[in-house]
Amino acid sequence: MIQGPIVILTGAGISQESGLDTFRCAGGVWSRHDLEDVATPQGYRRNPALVQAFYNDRRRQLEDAAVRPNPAHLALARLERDWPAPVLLVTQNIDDLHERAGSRAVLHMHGELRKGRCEACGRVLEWAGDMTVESLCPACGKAGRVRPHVVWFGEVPLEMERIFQALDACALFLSIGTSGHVYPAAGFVAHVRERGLAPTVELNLEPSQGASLFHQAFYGPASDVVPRFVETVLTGDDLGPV
Ligand code: BV8
Repeated sequence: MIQGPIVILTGAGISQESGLDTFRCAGGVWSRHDLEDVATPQGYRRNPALVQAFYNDRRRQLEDAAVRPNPAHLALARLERDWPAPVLLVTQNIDDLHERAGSRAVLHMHGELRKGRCEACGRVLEWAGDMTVESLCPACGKAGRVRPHVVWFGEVPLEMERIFQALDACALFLSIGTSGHVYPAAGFVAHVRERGLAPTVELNLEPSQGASLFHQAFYGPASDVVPRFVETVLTGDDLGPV
């Protein structure tokens, strides 16, 4: 019987059924773009217009009426609402589908599509429309210094201390829709296992890179396995051996 705080890690797989591409599945984002060009600081320095266009395309996708939270996002919002202890949703995703589903304690460790950051004054800015190499910072007025508020490869993910504090205190670690390729997120399950106090569960379409580190796993589309698992947790059904 689980009692206590829950930490959930999500990746692109939870948004796949909402119409947002994953990265490493067939036809995914990295099959169409070289991540060195569009998801590294070096790529941004080489060709900022290319990187801004890459994120503008993905930001515009969020405006598409067909892109909305799916039953997996909604189930996690229900779990946060109905669980008697804190639920922290750490997402690698930069879309806003968890928030639109009603989740409130959401931590975007890789940043957010609908935010920008001014490299002149450091302000983090709400940003709904296109961002270009001429965009003005609304805070300091400087032109051409606003970048996507996104964590690229080689950059330090956001709020790592808060994440590890939550991992160290959790009674359940749940990983959903992530391939387990990208660190440090892919290392969270090993960190929880080392403590040995909390069950680790993977919900994914297929076994991830870290599958062997999970006590339990349920494979299938997130919109199917996540609501069922949340029901199991909320009804207090035993998760089985840890
Ligand atoms: C850093 C930008 C230092 C935003 C992204 C060891 C330790 C530390 C670092 C490293 C290390 N080894 C290597 C590194 C460096 C590097 C790294 O991990 N490289 C990899 C390629 C080996 N990591 C970094 O550079 C990170 N920074 O390390 O700083 C540090 C570290 C710790 C402490 C202090 C300092 C920065 C990483 C962030 C990079 N930015 N994106 C954006 O454009 O979106 S990463 C990119 O990959 C996205 O953010 C994405 O979220 C993330 C992970 O991908 P997934 O979400 O897992 O998506 P993927 O397509 O891979 O998988 C989808 C899964 O869903 C699949 O398993 C599929 O089966 C499943 N699925 C599909 N459909 C469904 C489904 N599941 C359920 N239902 C479905 N319908």
